[in-house]
Amino acid sequence: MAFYQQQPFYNPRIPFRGPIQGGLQDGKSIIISGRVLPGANRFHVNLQCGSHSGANVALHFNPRYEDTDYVVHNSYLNRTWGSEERKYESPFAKGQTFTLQILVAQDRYKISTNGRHFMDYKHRIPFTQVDTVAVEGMVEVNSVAFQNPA
Ligand code: 9QG
Repeated sequence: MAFYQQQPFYNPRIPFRGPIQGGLQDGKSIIISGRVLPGANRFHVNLQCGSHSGANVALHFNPRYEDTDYVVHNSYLNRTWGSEERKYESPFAKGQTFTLQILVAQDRYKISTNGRHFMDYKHRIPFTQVDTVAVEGMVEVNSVAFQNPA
């Protein structure tokens, strides 16, 4: 299949919201490289359905730095958060660079951090509705890149 390969977004200003050209397909990846700010309390990456405020969010990937560090995964549907899937482990340390890969599979997102599998998140909203990637919070981003199915 001759999918057009979308060029990366480089050094986007945060908060960032950008279109995913052609949307998501099984086998497509979104790869974000960046750095968690030293005093971070949280940041998030959303795969969302539209760029307006109140848009549905198919995947909310949300590292939090509190008494303990953990990552919240959730979806936002009809202006309501669903039930959180938490992992009490921090894949990314404050002040450190990271890579995050979100691979779209038929039934789930496969999330890898710094090249290692971190979490699977089953689809609650069809990935075919996703057209926007958003990044917000205490993070710097070097690039948001796209890898089409082989
Ligand atoms: O707190 O949790 C994820 O389950 C909420 C947060 C919310 C999400 C959500 O307030 O923050 O992380 O849009 C929001 O308000 C996001 C940024 C129960």
